[in-house]
Amino acid sequence: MRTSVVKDPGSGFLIGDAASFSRCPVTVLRTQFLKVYREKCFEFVIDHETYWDNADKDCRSRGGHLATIGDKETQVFIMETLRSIGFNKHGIWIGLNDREHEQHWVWATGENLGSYRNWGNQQGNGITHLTDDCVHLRYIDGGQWHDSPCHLGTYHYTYICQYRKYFDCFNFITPLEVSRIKKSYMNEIVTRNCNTTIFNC
Ligand SMILES: [Ca+2]
Repeated sequence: MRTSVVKDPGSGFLIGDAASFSRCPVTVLRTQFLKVYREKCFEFVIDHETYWDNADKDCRSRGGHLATIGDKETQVFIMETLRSIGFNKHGIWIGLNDREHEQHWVWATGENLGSYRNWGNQQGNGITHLTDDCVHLRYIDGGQWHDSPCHLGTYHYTYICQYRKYFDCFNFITPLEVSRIKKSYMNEIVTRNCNTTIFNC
């Protein structure tokens, strides 16, 4: 696990190891809760709990979605990360949901549920399936997937956002990011991570 994290002296933000994070969106803070796996950046938001909709909205505000777990390797990566960051909650939202069409499971990215599934016992199609439309990874159940109401009562959890890695240092600057971050600060990040400067400001 990478532990190379330095604090930006100007903003106080944590800036991660350039080699691992340089192609993650600049909108995502470089902390110990940001991990890179294959071609995606995963942000583990474990400092507060909320409903599924709010969680996905928060991910989207930084250009991502709630996380997709498309295969066993990704599931293992997530469980190992949760262990390594000292996760101590019952569960954590992932992107899987059947909100639009009952029993038609899709990820927050719009992808259909593939062949890999990790449902817990009686989950996904249990007797309460009509109201259980959003899925969390139940940490205390070995990481098995549990469907529950998306925004009701006590069903709020921490969550995992995912972002695609940008192709290169120049492509990771999008209009959304420019609007959200001061150019001078972005310049610092780009200079640090890409060894170049993109704005004259
Ligand atoms: Ca359902």
